[in-house]
Amino acid sequence: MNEELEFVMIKPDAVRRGLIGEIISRIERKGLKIKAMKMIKMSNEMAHKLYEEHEGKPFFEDLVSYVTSGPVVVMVVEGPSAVTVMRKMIGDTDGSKAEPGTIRGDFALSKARNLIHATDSPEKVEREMSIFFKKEDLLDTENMHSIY
Ligand code: 3AN
Repeated sequence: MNEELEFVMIKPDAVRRGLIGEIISRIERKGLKIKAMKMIKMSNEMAHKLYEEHEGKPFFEDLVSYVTSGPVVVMVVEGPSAVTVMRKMIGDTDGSKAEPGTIRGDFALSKARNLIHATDSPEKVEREMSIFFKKEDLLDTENMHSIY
């Protein structure tokens, strides 16, 4: 079993639309463990760090102002192949192309306002989660192992 950590962020459009519960509920029902979670207003600096790979792209400034426009919920989840599992659950970047049954497929139509972020490769998880969490913020949820 390939137990992995994954960084997830519920973006301001999802918070505004009252979708925090829906999204967390899907993550929990899938069986991923929530290791850390908080609602914050992201700073400009945090947004630049999170999206540094997109710096210079035409949508970069819009992306930064969007993710800093209101509260977001950041979390670290854990489970077998958590990165692949979360990426499947969120669906295509473009909500209008995302498959029904995925979070974006069920609730988004936009490429820019697409409700949720999840780190797209295991190598990047440590870097992205360390923008928001310290190691000691990750809580032990050992007692949930029995669900696998
Ligand atoms: P994903 O969030 O599916 O990993 P990325 O990493 O390609 O997608 O893009 C990061 C974020 O940048 C997306 N979630 C979206 O908000 C925004 N974005 C990506 N491509 C575009 C685009 N062509 N126009 C506007 N915003 C975009």
